[in-house]
Amino acid sequence: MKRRALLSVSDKTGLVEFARVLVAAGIEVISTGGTKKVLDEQNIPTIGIEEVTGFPEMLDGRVKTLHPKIHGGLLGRRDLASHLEAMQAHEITPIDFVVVNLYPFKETIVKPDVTEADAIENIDIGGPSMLRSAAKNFASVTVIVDPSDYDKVAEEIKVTGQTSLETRKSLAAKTFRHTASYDALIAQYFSQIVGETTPEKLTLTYDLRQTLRYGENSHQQASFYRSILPKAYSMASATQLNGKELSYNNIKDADAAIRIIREFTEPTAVALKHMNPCGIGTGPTIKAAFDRCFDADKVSIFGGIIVLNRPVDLPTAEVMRSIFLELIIAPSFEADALALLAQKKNLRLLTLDFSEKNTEEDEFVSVLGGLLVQNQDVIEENPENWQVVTKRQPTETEMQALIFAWKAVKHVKSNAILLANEHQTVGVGAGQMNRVGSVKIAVEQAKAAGKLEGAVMSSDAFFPMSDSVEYAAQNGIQAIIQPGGSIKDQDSIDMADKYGIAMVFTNVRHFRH
Ligand code: 93A
Repeated sequence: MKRRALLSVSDKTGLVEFARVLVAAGIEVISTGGTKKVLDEQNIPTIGIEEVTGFPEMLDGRVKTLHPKIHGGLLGRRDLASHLEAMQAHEITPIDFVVVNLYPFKETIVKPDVTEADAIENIDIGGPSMLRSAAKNFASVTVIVDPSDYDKVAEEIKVTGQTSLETRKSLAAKTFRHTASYDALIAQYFSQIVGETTPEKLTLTYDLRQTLRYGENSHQQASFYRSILPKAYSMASATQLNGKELSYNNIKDADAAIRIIREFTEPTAVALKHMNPCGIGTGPTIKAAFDRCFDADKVSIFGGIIVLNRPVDLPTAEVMRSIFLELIIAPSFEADALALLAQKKNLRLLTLDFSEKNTEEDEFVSVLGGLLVQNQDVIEENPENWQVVTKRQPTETEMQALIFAWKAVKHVKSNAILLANEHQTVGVGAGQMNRVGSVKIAVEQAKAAGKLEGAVMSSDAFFPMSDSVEYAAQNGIQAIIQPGGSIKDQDSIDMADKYGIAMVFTNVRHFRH
């Protein structure tokens, strides 16, 4: 049986060349009015759509291809006898290629003088229907929605006479993305017309999880959308067991804490306030880890959140109960621990499946009028590739502390300086515009807590000058880890050597803005 292709395009770019490839491969071309006209002018043989449907294009073109002869030809399964029989009984010929691009809805609505009637006439109905029918049947049908894919498909047809399943599947995925965003724009346009400004575009890939009482401040409105296909190990998949409704700030802070705890496999506790860790502790047990986390800064945790990566036991719960906390997240709570903590009616207790890390999902940040998209800061780092740039090598204990401090500092807002020992943060300097300002804050904190001795320092980015190293040295810091890469690196190295400090370069920067 002759294979057939259906061509119906608004954007005629590359149409003629592609149609020639199809015809040369012995494929019959069916086309709609305007498309056929272009092909006729080039003497490319085509079958008019009316010949196939037995119906004229009607209602000013609103109904051209919406017909069982077309959709049956696209959707019928070639591997099912019952489908083939039904197609034969109704004289439906299979269509193996669909080349459609849609009425230019976007181009129409952005015109300054666009009328509503114009916009509505440019809502394509038949095109998306064919695209979706063809994409659903990618097992047999090749669907092209973008002229930039003509070459690739033409190449395959020239070489093998057909397309590969892999290509068809990928084209189908692209088609569904295209029809989804086409419809999303129509939805957005209509919502605007009727004054319903629900963020329809969000509902494309996100479900409304909850409308929040308010946003960052009480005069702001906010909601939490979660991915329709949520990944584990995220706030979108957490289960709340107790306490008040989650707030906007809770969700952001908890997300920041979850990102930190992902860095650690041993029992770990993270205390966090306002997007920055105020304590991170590791230990042989979750109680030991929590004690170190709490001990890191007993003051700032007031009103903060705690994330732990092991089940919460009673001894840990007893200490946490004595602190005013907003939220606790753990893989689970032992029954007695849960009963104790749940005595606090407002305390939000959540569980989370820590087994599957969600590191592939891109992150989105909105800017006025747009979005920034990037992948997560999850680069693999191997301490074996780090360079010691000073005369003195770090001791084994210092090295362990540097590794800990490096994992932690990347989760502190830039400019970030963090002081730590092998299993605990002891000073955190976050978000200062001047790096030495962050050093001073971190050192002050460690000094006040009596934990400066033996502490090492990490910096999320290079030192532009040697003043930070000097300040650290004068306060007894013995080892430093930082990316390196400043034109004044040598000044910092010389300063470190002057004070007998061991300094390590990682060659990776971890800004967090
Ligand atoms: O008005 S429609 O929604 N009704 C249809 O049945 C239909 N079939 C194809 N628009 C329809 N099309 C669209 O016509 C295609 O998606 C394409 O954008 C355009 C091609 O028309 P022509 O070949 O007449 O230029």
